[in-house]
Amino acid sequence: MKNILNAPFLEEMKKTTSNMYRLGWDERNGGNISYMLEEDEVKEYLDINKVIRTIPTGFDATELIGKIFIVTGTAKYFKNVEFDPEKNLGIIRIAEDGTTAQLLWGYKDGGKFTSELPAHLMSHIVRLKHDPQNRVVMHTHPTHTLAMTHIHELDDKKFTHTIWEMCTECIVVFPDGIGVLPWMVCGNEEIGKATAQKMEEYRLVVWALHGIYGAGKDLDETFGLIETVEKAAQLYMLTAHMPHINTILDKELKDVAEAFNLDYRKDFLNL
Ligand code: 2HA
Ligand code: ZN
Repeated sequence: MKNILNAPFLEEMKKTTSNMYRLGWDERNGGNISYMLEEDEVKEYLDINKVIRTIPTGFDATELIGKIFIVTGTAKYFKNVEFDPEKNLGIIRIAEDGTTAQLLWGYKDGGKFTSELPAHLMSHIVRLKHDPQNRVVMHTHPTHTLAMTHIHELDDKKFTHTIWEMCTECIVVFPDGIGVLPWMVCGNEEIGKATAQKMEEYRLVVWALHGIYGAGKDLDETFGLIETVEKAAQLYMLTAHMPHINTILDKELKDVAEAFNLDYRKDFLNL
């Protein structure tokens, strides 16, 4: 059996959480990540028949029975993941009943998965329907994106349009746009369902006055989606209070989308 501390998926989780912490997105216990692993890759490092303990998830994820995820721990800090992954991360498998997680590794201080597991698993279920390659759901608190939700209308079309207008690459990176949820209590099934419902249309869902969710095939792609929104939100916050004398016109956004052959939200442009 190989040493799990050297597993590529663990290295990636350490690098990603540290990177996000240093960007200032994941203060204290802010943020959480779930990353679906292949049974074959996990088997190289763990006896997958050995369940350390079982933890109820509190909701039904029948569609994910048998799926294995590495998930950040509740009340744990992104800042600390790289120094003690076995305490701050866990590897869980969704049990036959669909409502229990079997702990295969990690949470070594008796901890458990993030309080946002409902939003993560429900988002995985939806995104997998749209893209069988989807393996990552990521939640974080990027500063400018949050700032923007204080001063911008919380409407999918208007929010996406403003972000697209900020820099040319945005429509190329997320032609499917951004979903926006109003302020809601976090950590429960209701916000999980609302997030997953938006994930039917979008890979990015903003939680007003809280943060953002991203979904993608790997950690890099998912991080890149969120990073691009955050960059545009930063540009917005730098310029929102100033007279605007230049902008990317809707006709030009259409030209970019067509030049890159993108399946984009045409109804989000005013043409
Ligand atoms: O895990 O970010 O939304 C802490 C959070 C909750
Ligand atoms: Zn959060």
